[in-house]
Amino acid sequence: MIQMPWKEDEHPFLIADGIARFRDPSDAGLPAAPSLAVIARTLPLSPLPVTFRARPVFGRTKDAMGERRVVRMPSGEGTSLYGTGEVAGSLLRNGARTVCWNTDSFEYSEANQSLYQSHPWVLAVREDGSSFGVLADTTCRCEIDLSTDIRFSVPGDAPPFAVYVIERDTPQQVVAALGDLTGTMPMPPRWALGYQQSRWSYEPASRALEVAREFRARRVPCDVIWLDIDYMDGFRCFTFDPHKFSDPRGLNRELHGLGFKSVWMIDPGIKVDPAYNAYQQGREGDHFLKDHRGEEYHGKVWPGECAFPDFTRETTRRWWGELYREFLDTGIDGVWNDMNEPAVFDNDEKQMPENNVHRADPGLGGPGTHARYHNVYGMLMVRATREGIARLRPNLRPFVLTRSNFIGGQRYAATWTGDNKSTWEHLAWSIPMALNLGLSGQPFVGPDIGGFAGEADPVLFARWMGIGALLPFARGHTIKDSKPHEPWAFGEECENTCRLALERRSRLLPYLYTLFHEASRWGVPIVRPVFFADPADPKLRAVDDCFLLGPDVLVRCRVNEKEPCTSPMPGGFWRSFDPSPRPDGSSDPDLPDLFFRGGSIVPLGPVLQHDGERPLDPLTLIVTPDGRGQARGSLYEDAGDGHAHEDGFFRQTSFFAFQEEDHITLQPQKPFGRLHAPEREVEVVVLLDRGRVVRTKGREGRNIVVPIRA
Ligand code: NBV
Repeated sequence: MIQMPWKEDEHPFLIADGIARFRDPSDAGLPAAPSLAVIARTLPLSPLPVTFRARPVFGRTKDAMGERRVVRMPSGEGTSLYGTGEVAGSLLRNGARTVCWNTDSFEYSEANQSLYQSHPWVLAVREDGSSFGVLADTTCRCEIDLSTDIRFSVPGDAPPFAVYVIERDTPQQVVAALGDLTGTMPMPPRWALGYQQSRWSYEPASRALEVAREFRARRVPCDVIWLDIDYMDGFRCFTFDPHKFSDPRGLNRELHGLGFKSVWMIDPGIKVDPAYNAYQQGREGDHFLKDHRGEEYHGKVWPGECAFPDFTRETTRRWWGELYREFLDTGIDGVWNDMNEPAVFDNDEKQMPENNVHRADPGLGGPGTHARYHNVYGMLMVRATREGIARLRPNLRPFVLTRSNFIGGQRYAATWTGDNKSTWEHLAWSIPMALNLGLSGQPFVGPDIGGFAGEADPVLFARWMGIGALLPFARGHTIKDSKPHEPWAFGEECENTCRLALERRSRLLPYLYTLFHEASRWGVPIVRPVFFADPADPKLRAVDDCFLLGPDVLVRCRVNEKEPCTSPMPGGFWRSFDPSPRPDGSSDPDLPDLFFRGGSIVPLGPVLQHDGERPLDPLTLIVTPDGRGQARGSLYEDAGDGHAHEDGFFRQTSFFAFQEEDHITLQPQKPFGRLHAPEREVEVVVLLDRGRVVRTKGREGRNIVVPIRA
């Protein structure tokens, strides 16, 4: 039985042990709006009782912003606060104020309290390392104030909402429980884990091809070329400029021939042009948002006056999904949805009127103002995009990137951290931004490598590539008219660093793919704050310039031009190893230092220029024995695309290594899954004390004995 320190009649509703839903007692008679974040109304109960140490207190207040609904959750002395979604600045959020209101925040800084996405969610880690999380289940403009305790507030006329509290032993478990509640990222196609090259814009088509060829000629690994808005005919979505992109099918064919995939941009604003098919269809089908008078709402974006699909309606989402049919027929592999906060250019805030009207389906809460649905516009757009692509290509995994999103939106799209700047400060923020998004349920995230606005220099670019290549979404991108930002654009030294950075990513892909699988299955982030290694260690709570890639690889970065990284290391032991050294065997000083956890086995692959260059042979296993001479690890593999893995066509291999006297034996366990084991060479690399590294080769599936006598 659950033990609760408050009276049973106060309406906490138990979703699962350690997860409860609370309602404002004064709203008891009112129906809560359906949730757009939470997909699990109940979860399996475990037999373990959980004690909730605190409960949210609901109330109302009047302040400078007028009358407000407020929920306060005591956080307790010494508690560290994280999450709150996409926020610039430090990892630790104590004292911060964030306003969940999706905003086009070009060149943002720490002063911007609203960026492109909304996650009304706080992860709290108590002094003793135990943890809880609080989710305010509202789509309305919501302030998260962490100056004392945890305080959520919304306008007084916003509909009543529920608050979910998760109480677990560790922050890892709290984030996994958030995944249970709000859903997890579906497995992306494997190519989307590769490095991706973008700019606003590669134009005409021949320029995109030139860049692709350059990657191959210079042997810099890359999987994807991105096409920004200038491929369109007058910024009309789903069209191609008749001169610059007269043959998109041919372009995609050539890119595919070189081993590249292509991702093309689609915005929500549909040009008001009676001669334009998407506009005609949208108008005839009555798919566009209305203004407060019930007229089709128009706002200015790139193409001029635009109408905006009302994605709160299933029929509109279906129509939108169908628009991708001919578009995808040209061989496009993935879709990038931009400007979907939604941004309009009619005012400084780049917002449409809050009294615009959404004719939302009853399942989403029924008709309501834009004030209520603004924060989920981007999420519902990528839902429509993803579901449309999935219907059109049932045998492939969709890849969608979104700028705007809402908590739970990891179910539909990957994301990037918007229009950052080519500065050291923004490079430093790339790490905590990716970490806090991961702690808020979105694992598939990365920054524009090199910075979007402004121009990088060789050192900044090299460092950014070194770090960005180890974040889940790795894409270089830059603003219109900036100087070239490809890996070779900053001279030979920088190019060499970039090549090594991307070779590193390529080598780490088997491990990274295993982590993506864990994230999609269990909701745990791919990149994790260093305090995950020891949540009770107070020294690790504010480490901003290091991160964990999964549980086993620690990445220490230099985010200042000159100074070294001085952040504390987590306990246990960690052995330094570089899987992509320079030809003379030394490590590139502009790349982060990698450390492997004592007790782990990390699977690596060979350097591939792109995902199509398989098979993955040899497989390298980096074995770091713990104090008892033991190590464990696992590797997840599947076809890399399609859905056969859901029917058991995957292979999950566990490895165990143990030391006996002067040798270490690597013992593969019987793999799970229906995918056949390949006949592959295995290289075992054992990391020993005093920097000693011992290597031996063997065959997969057999015991491999590594002599380790000094
Ligand atoms: O489509 C152009 C850009 C795009 O390159 C960028 O990544 C987006 O965040 N887009 C914003 C619109 C214009 C921004 C100034």
